[in-house]
Amino acid sequence: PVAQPSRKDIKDKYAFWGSQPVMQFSDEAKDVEDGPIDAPKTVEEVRKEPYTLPSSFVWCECNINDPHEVQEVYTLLHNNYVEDDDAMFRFNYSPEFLQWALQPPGYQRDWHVGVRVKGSNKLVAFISGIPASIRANGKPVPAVEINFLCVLKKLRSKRLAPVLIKEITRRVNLRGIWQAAYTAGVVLPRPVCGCRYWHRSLNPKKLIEVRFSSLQPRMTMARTIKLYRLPASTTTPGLRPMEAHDTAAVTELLNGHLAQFKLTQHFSEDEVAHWFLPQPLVVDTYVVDSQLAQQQQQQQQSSEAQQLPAGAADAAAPSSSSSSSNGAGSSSSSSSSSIVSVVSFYTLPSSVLGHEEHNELRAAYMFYTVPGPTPLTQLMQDALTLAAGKGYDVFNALDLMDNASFLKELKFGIGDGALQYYLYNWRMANTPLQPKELGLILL
Ligand code: NHW
Repeated sequence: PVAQPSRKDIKDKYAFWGSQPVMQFSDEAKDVEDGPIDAPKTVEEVRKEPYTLPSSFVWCECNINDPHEVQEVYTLLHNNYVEDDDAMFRFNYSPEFLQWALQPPGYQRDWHVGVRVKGSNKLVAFISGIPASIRANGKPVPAVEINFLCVLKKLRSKRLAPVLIKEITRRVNLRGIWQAAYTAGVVLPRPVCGCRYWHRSLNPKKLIEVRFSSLQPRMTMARTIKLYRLPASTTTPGLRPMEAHDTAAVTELLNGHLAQFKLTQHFSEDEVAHWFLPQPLVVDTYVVDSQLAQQQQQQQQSSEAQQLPAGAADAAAPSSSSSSSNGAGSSSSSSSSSIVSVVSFYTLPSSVLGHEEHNELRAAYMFYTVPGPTPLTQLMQDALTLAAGKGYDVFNALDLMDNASFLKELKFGIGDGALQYYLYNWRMANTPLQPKELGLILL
């Protein structure tokens, strides 16, 4: 069954969201047609002045490229951003991650909106938007993705969030964009899809120590460690980190794969280069290069052949010499069309709150993955192996796209939180979607 908000999760009245151009719970599901909810507006009609803040605060633009300002945003989020229900863990996006997440091609500095205290200049709230080409039921929807909405703990429940949301909406509208996509753990009017997080233990001992997970009944620590042990190396031939010259091929594979989902994103080559080229402790992308796979196979065959008695070698590897001319030596010029699969994950640690020994949970999150001819379960097993080798404690994945096909087999366990997906000013027919119909991943 799909994680949809239950009656108890739905408030009776949403003072703010009830007034916004979003699908409402009361909307009839039938007769819905895809399209904007608000009547079309022009940029000239958009309010020119920023919304009014309480008198002790001022708006600011955060320059994420500036080491001091990115540190300010980092610190606000580090101390005040999303926690689990039991307040044991809090997301700890790194400054490098924030620079990546907030500055894709076409980013706008005035969409990195902060609120500061007059006088002290302390940053006390933040919200951000980045441009994204969304596809909903096949229709291109130019949009922004809204993320990192945060209000200092001491300033909660004072209706600052609606002001931040209205202000970013105004700034986005001023650039002629009228739609947005966003996700949240909370239920608001009205999710287009409800997903669940699944977690794969990589370092079960630490996860149990920090009480992220618990020792299962009748399991010992030793047996648990053995249960989650991964192989020392990956199994897919030709798997290697993505490089800049793979960008065109990855773009084509990715957009081709994503086109099957009802709500997804379309990527330009520049966006693929930005979102996928590996950056240590930010994003990891691996491709399966069929040409490299072939070379590896040939090398293996010839090394096996060398171990055979003389004479037998020729019989064992009859074609190796003829095809190696375009093999081993030419890896640097490998043609982009030899890329057949892509797997990626991003790095988002959580602070462990109030623990004596551990202060950080190192988590990898599954990002976009295109299996191509590689079985998805095998590709993901390799991703787990790589993540374990790099020292992550846990690998997280949502149940969207085709992920349900590998989660149980690869020993992921379902988490307790849901992640709801939303669209602003866009009505979508046949929603809520099932997670397997969803092809959109926000950070
Ligand atoms: S979700 C992460 C959100 N951040 C956190 O959870 C961090 C910790 N919490 C906080 O900082 C990823 C505060 O609790 C926040 C609310 C700031 C969340 N989304 O100021 P008040 C994102 O960043 C509604 C949307 O008194 P507060 C996505 C709530 O239902 N609305 O609350 C962000 C109520 O409205 P209602 C949320 O606790 C997407 C109102 O806020 C929300 O001090 C933003 C109460 O405000 C949430 N996560 O501050 C929307 N949480 O109708 C973008 C609560 O019920 C829309 N609320 O009365 C698109 C805009 C662009 C359009 C462009 C065309």
